[in-house]
Amino acid sequence: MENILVIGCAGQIGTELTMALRNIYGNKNVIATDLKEAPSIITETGPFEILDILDREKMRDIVKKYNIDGIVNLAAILSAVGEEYPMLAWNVNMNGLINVFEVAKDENIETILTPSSIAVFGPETPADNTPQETILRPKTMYGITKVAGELLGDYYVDKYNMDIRGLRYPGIISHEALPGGGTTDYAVAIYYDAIKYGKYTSFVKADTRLPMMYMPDCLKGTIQLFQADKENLKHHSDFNMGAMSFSVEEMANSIKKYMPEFEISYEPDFRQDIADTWPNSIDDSAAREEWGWNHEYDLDKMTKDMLFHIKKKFDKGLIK
Ligand code: NAD
Ligand code: AKB
Repeated sequence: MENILVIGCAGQIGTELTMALRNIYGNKNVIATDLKEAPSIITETGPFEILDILDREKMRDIVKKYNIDGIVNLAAILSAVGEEYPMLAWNVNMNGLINVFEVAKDENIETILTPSSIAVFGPETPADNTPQETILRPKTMYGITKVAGELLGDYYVDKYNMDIRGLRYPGIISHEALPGGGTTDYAVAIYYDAIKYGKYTSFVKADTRLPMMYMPDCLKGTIQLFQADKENLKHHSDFNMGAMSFSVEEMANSIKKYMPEFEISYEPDFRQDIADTWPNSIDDSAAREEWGWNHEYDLDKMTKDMLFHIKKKFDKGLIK
């Protein structure tokens, strides 16, 4: 692949993945796009275009203009916002995805990567060490679109012999761009509030345990799958991808190791009901076998790094 189109570059993952891809493929060869303006680090280092994923013809024009041969699609409406605006979630996550697949088919795109999520699972799914092949009966509109998106991806692989790859990300924790309205956002907010106020009120209960991953592992794994040898892949759109699994209380205890004065309280809201339908931990042996996935960060290592970087942002006045 030489020229890569990133759709949804201005979100939590896109902000960092776009720059990671530019480091590998060259600044001018990674074309960043989003519905909204992107951070200056993206617009000042390489091509950026405003693109609504629902505008199929503009997407096609951009693909032709930049001679695109790889697409990373990160545009989506996440779980919590998706419950507020279910039709928007369906439209962006499904009709947007169809546009990506149709343009990619017509323009002979070599590889497409589009993430899925642990939101594909539901209350009937085994919650511990959730298998790769298992019950997919989600209760959120976001989860429904992610299951349908996986099936659609595999359909295009079978019917048109396309190369479509997807990962079921767990909650992603990072300090660069804020998360975009998901249920796992508490796992980022806890660090910001620890630095800013010395305390945090969690919108899920103390014993809520979900699979999570630190951004450096997310970037490494995403690029690993994007570049993996096609012949080694038995799965396509739906790789389970795990790293860590911990409760909110365990996160708080990890923060207390570095900030003994940190305090936590709990006021669960509607996102508790979503979290309760998702797994505790993930069996990602297919990803480990088929493309060599392995993670590096555990909870304490991530906590130390998150607190360091967020404190630096506050000290420099980058955030208030
Ligand atoms: P995000 O909400 O932070 O970013 C999504 C981006 O998509 C935003 O910049 C937004 O402006 C853009 N967007 C929204 N509607 C659009 C449209 N109509 N056209 C073009 N762009 C549009 O999300 P993220 O966390 O960066 O997630 C990226 C992908 O990873 C998504 O598919 C998401 O479902 C998946 N994922 C994320 C997590 C996580 O914890 N961050 C976990 C599991 C899966
Ligand atoms: C969300 O909480 O919606 C996302 C996800 C796990 O897909 N972070």
